[in-house]
Amino acid sequence: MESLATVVARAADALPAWRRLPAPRRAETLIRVGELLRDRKSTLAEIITAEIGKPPAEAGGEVQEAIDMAYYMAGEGRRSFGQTVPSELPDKWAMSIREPVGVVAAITAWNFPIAVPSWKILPALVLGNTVVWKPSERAERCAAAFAQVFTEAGVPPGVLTIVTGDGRVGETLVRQPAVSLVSFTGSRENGRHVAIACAELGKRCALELGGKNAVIVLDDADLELAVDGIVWSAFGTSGQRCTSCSRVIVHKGIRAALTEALVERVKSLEIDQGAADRCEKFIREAVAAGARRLTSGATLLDNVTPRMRIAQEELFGPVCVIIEVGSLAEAIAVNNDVPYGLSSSIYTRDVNQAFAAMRELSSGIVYINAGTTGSEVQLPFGGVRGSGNGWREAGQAALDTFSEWKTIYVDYSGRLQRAQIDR
Ligand code: TXE
Repeated sequence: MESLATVVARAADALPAWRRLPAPRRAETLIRVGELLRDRKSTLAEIITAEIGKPPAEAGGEVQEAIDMAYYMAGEGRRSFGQTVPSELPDKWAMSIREPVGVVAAITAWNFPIAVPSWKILPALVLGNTVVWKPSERAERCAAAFAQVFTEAGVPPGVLTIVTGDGRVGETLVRQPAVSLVSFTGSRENGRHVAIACAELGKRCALELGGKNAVIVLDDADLELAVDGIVWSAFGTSGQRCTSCSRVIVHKGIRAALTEALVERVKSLEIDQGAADRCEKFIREAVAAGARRLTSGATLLDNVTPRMRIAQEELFGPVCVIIEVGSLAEAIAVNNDVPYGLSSSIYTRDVNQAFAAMRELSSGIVYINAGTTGSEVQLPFGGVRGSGNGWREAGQAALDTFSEWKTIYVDYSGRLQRAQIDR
């Protein structure tokens, strides 16, 4: 197997030709990627289900997300807008253009083995970067099948390369001198290691980390709608999404009715038992601290206080706690009082309360009268506090993550002109 240094060197060698290819030409490659993904959607979904156990419908949805991202980012090949503005001096032209960052190291998690890599690879390529991708060691078959699509779509050698292995390979990749940007998706702990290495080496580092996402249910909410949204966002993918709902913050006036309705729906759910087993110690600790277990497998607990460990830490499994509050203000305070800030949700029919929540909820994503999952490719994706570090994926925001601005001044006066700073 080639050394990592050789792979990264080849990505650096491929950069000049790829970045000089006109963006609309690069975009045509992404359109072919989208078409191949569309044609192979069911095959790729089967590979996802076989390798990581994702239910077929969710696996298909994941491939669809990559298709949507391919077409969206292909469009950016003809919309990589810069600016022209009047210079303050005569006979002088002022403008700015986007340029690629360089060689991008993409490091991704196991739970979205095609969708999350597509959020990184597609904007990176259309903007003229080359990519070295280290997929999760738990999803290498998915990665190989996904990368094969890019090869068949005509992405030149060295522009997108996979390197396999565990976190140690990830660490070595981060430290390769030719890598200019590290785009990491994974746990908060490992993201911290990546951020420290990038800080030491002066590299850009974009982190997409975990979440401790809550659904707030006020006493005027549509109860049935709220139950549907909670069950799906808490136990879809067995609670193994970064945006999964792991807390329900419910107004005391509706707590009993909501709890009863949730237990009725959750007690018969089928989930990934391995994921449930990994959460058992957290559950036992919470019960010992006074929480009450209402269901098993897909686990609901109530009598949970906001500062309990199970209400603060990401379990990444099919566990959801119920916390009672007395007002919107208290609900927002509880929602925001965790080390993460990825996705939040509130169910209410009161437009004033909805808009107050939109303003006050501290998270990168907010849903009104929907659960905490369901992002769309055309809007920024990412979180605040422990969920990220200021960069976003998807939508127009991804262009800033995977490009640099270059400002250009053209003086055609034929004489030395001094800008205001020099006068
Ligand atoms: O992460 P891990 P997992 C989060 C989710 C959960 C985690 C689950 O919230 O916290 O991902 O995924 C590599 N230097 N998100 O268990 O173990 C490792 O080999 C460099 C958030 O896979 O952190 C793997 O390829 N690399 C997300 C990748 O990092 C290292 C959506 C992730 O592994 C490394 C989905 C190191 N020191 C899941 N250690 C979002 N917010 O978008 C490990 N790796």
